[in-house]
Amino acid sequence: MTFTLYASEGTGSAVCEAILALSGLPHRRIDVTIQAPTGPDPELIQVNPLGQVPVLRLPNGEIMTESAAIVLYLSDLVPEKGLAPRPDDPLRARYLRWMAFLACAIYPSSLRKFYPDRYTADPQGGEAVKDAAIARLTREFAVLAAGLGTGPFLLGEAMSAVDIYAAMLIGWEENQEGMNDVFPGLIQLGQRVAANPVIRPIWERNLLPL
Ligand SMILES: N[C@@H](CCC(=O)N[C@@H](CS)C(=O)NCC(=O)O)C(=O)O
Repeated sequence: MTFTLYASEGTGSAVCEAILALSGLPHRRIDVTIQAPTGPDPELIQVNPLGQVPVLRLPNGEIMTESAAIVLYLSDLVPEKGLAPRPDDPLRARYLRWMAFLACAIYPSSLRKFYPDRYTADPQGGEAVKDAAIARLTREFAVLAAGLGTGPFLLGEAMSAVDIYAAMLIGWEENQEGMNDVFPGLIQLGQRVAANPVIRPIWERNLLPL
């Protein structure tokens, strides 16, 4: 009945680690390399041919990729932990909206920023892709900040899985000071999440701001 998370330090597996830890579900972590000079870990390629983390192996052996799917799935398994509003909760729509926005808008923009050469066939095109990704991220973080409002969390008073996901993506921004000048609410959201005693050591290991 054990979940296995394939993880790599400083990547999108951090949010899945946090959800697993908060869930209390039995789990173990396998640390894999995604960017070795020789390519990703063969162990990782076996479970995800794209060589990406996170990957979750379910107790029945099924393989799950996609961070948002993993977070949604695990959070729903433990409703008593309050990581996700239940399907009939009026907050469920907002929860799903922000989860999809993080996974489908902000995360891909971050990937274009970190791996710009993958998104152009022009050998000189990487810088332009990166610049465009940064501009796009600014617009997307503005939407998220407006959604957060005065918070303290995206769904209001209580922290949910979507805040943890958001905090990871906010934490990936290298210029936290600059981010604080433009989106102080998002930085505060990141700090609130990092203050959770279960999440803190996971953030520390994943090089996320505390
Ligand atoms: N859509 C996937 C994206 C996963 C992803 O891009 N993970 C990055 C780390 S943050 C990765 O493994 N990169 C290695 C690579 O693409 O070669 C998800 O949400 O899980």
